[in-house]
Amino acid sequence: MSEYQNIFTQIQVQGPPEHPIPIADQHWRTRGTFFSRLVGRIGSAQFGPIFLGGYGIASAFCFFIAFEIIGLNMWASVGWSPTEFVRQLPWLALEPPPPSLGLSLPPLNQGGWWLMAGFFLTVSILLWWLRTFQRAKALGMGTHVAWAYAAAIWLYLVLGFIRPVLMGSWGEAVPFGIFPHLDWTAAFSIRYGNLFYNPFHALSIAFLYGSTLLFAMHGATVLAVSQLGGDREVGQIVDRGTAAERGALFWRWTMGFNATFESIHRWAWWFAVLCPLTGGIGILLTGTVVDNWYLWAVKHNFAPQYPAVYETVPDPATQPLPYVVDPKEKS
Ligand code: 07D
Ligand code: 07D
Repeated sequence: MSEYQNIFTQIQVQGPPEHPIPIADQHWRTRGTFFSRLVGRIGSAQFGPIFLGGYGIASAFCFFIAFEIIGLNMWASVGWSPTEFVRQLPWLALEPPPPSLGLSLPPLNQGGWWLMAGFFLTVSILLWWLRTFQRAKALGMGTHVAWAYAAAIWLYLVLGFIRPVLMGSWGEAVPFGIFPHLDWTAAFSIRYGNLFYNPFHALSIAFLYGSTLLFAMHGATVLAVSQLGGDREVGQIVDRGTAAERGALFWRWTMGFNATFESIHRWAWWFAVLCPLTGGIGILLTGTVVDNWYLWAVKHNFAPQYPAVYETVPDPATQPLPYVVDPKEKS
């Protein structure tokens, strides 16, 4: 074979629908299945059955409530105009309470809806975690997926709950909205003296980039040996002369070292997990332990001290909060 490339799934085997292994709580599983040629190009062509389960249904329900609260608040913010809602959707927001309200229960139109949406979204995310854990157990699998997902939940909770509580204000948390949450991200970096000087942000980025690199290396290796049966990788780990061994040899020959077909999955798992894990540590330290990452980096000799060009201004964090207009005062 002079040339071998394998990018999209080209052969679709279609027999009678594959019915899953029997489990104790069968009744939560839907029965219908159907085949799609289109999804068969990127994965298995069979859809369903799906396991609904108590946690799954409760999670979807809570997600729906959060989604509705966010969507309806956004719609209300454009005077219930359907066209403006669609046109401005990427810029619309549901903001957390102002800093002046601290951690109190805010009025609905001053962050109360935000708190409620955040509550339901968090419950939904945690219930979904239980679902991943429970389904893995039911199938006799390890719980690696659940723990990887827990790492993402850690960062989510740091951003929207743990750090705001430590800082004493819901106003520290992220708003809901497509561009508004990006504005928050940029503002956060500027407020704390450039997040690039936060070593945990750097670690998080290294794992993020590392994850894509490892995924590309592993995916490419398996595809490259799939005509030799390399996609049956696990069975080939211990055998010699297999596709898996050739894949491993490729890396040993090109860079002197190879992961094994088993350990590459551990590499991938750890890199992916460490990305939000280190990220969460970085965010947790920001504003609580370190107030300005640039000045911190100057102190620790890895950022240069620039000559003072402008006159010194006081740190906004040490100034009184901006005056917030009380709606009652207006009338
Ligand atoms: C491909 C799996 C599917 C998931 C998808 C996302 C929603 C939100 C919106 C109700 C890889 C589903 C989206 C459910 C619906 C409303 C208003 C995962 C895949 C397709 N971000 N972020 C995005 C979230 C934070 C940042 C996109 C969530 C932090 C930057 C999407 C969270 C910071 C950029 C999104 C969260 C931050 C984005 C695409 C939670 C720092 C982009 C996401 C719960 C980490 C990119 C316009 C994606 C973009 C983007 C969702 C948190 C920074 C809307 C749900 C606060 C710099 N983020 N994000 O594909 O295009 O993920 O933005 O913490 O450039 Mg974000
Ligand atoms: C958000 C985990 C929560 C998500 C969960 C899933 C649903 C359901 C529904 C599909 C992503 C929720 C699921 C709601 C979906 C359906 C139906 C994980 C999340 C639980 N940065 N930065 C990171 C880079 C700058 C800033 C991490 C690069 C600037 C802030 C990452 C650059 C400024 C924060 C990263 C860059 C800035 C980050 C995120 C380059 C802005 C964070 C890792 C090249 C001007 C976050 C320590 C992650 C963090 C973060 C990358 C630049 C700000 C590695 C490559 C200097 C405020 N940045 N960044 O896994 O952890 O996110 O920081 O310039 O909070 Mg950054």
